[in-house]
Amino acid sequence: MHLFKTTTRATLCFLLCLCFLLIGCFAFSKNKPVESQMPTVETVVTETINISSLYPSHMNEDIVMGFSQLGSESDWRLANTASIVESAKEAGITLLLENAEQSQQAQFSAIRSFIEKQVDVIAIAPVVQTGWENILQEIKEAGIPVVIIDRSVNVEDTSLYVTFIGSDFYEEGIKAGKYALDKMRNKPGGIRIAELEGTVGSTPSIDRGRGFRDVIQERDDMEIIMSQPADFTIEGGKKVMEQFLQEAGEQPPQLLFAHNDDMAIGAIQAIEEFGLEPGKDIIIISVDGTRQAFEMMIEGKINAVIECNPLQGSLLMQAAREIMGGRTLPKRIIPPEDIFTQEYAHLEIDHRKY
Ligand code: GZL
Repeated sequence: MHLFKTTTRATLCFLLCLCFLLIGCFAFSKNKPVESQMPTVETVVTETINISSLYPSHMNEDIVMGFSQLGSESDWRLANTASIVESAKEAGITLLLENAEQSQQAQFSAIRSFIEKQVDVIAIAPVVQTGWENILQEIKEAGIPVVIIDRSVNVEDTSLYVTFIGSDFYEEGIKAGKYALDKMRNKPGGIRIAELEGTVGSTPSIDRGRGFRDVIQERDDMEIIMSQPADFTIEGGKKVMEQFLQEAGEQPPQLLFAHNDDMAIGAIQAIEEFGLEPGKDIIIISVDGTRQAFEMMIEGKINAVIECNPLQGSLLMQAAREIMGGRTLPKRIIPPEDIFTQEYAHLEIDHRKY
């Protein structure tokens, strides 16, 4: 009996220790921020197998994603939202979508509601690139992984987000500048350029402008004589272009660089009302690649469009699956992009998906 008692006591002790060990591991891994649980691919794979043996249901349950979309200002944005909604459906991911209508504060409120709901992953399309440190720190303390989509954020600590899925806007500006140099190469000196900027402080506006300027500086008689923000909208583009034409009088700009198609379309209305021919009197270069822009190229009113791909939904959902599967991702994911000119627009328009 004594021996039996001793053996039973030892077995009980062992089981008790095992339970504490298991609870300790569970508590430890549950509370640590996600990033610190994913040091490198090798150990993550080992840890993931260990983690799923601790609570296997977590690895298969539905993913809930909170997505803070910045607005609905342009056809590009509508296509971006549609792509993300559609891809979430196809991936079986529950999407909580909040539209901030250009307000960063509204994005912060939406993100705090996602934290309260304890979503599995948060995606953010940041309206401007500054002011994100605090809210990203709050998300990190809640142990929720973050994916930045479309535009980027300026933060010292890049561990505050897992990856940034978005275009290389600087490269888009470079392409626009190279097209401008080529298109005007036989035009005698003193090329006057107008620029319609996007949302002030947004990555696409800052970087497209920077890339464009870095290229056209090669020709010292090519000068941006007027540049104003027009918020990526048709109304904004028309209003600012009217102002430009009034100011320019007898010396209108010979080339317009619009940071997106919607502003270019608004500018075309203003140019025609002013009595000039868009695409001829004023060469027009735009960015995005929306259907309307292709129609304008076919009509000869826009000369070139630099593609900016809004169809990022499947990349975002794949990223969410990788994160929830305990795997790591590249810090930067850039969708493929092209440039389209008036001469070939009619061949491309039927392949466009937005
Ligand atoms: C670019 C995106 C920009 C588009 C505009 O990735 O953020 O915002 O170029 C949109 O059309 O409004």
